[in-house]
Amino acid sequence: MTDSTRASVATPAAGPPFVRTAFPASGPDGQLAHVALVTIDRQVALNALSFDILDELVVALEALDGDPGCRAIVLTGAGERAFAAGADIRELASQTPISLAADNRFAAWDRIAAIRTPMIAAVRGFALGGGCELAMTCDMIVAGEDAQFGQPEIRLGVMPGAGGTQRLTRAIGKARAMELILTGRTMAAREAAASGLVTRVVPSEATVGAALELAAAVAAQAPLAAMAAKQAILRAHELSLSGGIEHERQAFFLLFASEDQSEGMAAFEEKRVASWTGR
Ligand code: CO8
Repeated sequence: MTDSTRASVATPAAGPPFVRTAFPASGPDGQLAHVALVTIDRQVALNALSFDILDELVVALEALDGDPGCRAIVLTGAGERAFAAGADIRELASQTPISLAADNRFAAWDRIAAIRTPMIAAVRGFALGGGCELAMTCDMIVAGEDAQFGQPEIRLGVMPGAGGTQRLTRAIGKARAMELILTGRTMAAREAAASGLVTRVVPSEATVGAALELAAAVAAQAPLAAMAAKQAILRAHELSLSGGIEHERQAFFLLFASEDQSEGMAAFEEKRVASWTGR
């Protein structure tokens, strides 16, 4: 399906796939065995996220999450202009409180947040509204120099609804989140990095490659340990310090039941590279 055929679809229903998965993903030196690249491709609408596209994304991510061969996921938007310019405003415009509650389409966001495999957003261009929220639902953000982050919902007469007030505040602090959300201002990649939202900023055309490289570095680690560490870090935003430390300690203890713990420590002793099984 080409972009020109997609252009006739204002709000995609059942129809073409708008989410592509490449697994294993291709890096500069060939295939990255344990890394997947997931691409949202609806460029005519700056990759705006309809509810159906979010459902497609959930299916793609959950399939990868259920595959023990997949150890890291890069999520990106097709083209140079946008990661995703938000929820599909045309689709949102006709919603009512009852349709939003009864249809339960926001449950997709909980399913994305429940993905255990480490996820890296590769952001070029606009990551606005639901697009910014989607990037923040990932574990790390690699931003091209052309990236623009923001929660402009206030300019539409509403407010963030998919985690923006919570995740942005946790990422950059109350003072900055208030300003961005209450004015709808966007911030460029460098400001986002200085604020703590973004893991690294790279030249725009290198964005996906840099995210894949970071994903490969994560995928080279013991998979159970990486998943457990991700969950423990996420708990830092949910639990008290003592509760989080208790969670961390239990996860640490549990990893001593894994083959990879024996392998990792034996490899250190034997001065060789560890070979992980994910068991
Ligand atoms: N929804 C639908 N279509 C969009 C969206 C969007 N969010 N963003 C851009 N488009 C469309 C435009 O309508 C336009 O289509 P057409 O050619 O048919 O008119 C096409 O993409 C290109 O966009 P522009 O011509 O506007 O491009 P510009 O370079 O002039 O402007 C901007 C780029 C500044 C990004 C501009 O498009 C814009 O402001 N977009 C809207 C940004 C926004 O407000 N995002 C927040 C949306 S609300 C939200 O995300 C709430 C999340 C709640 C939970 C999520 C549930 C799924």
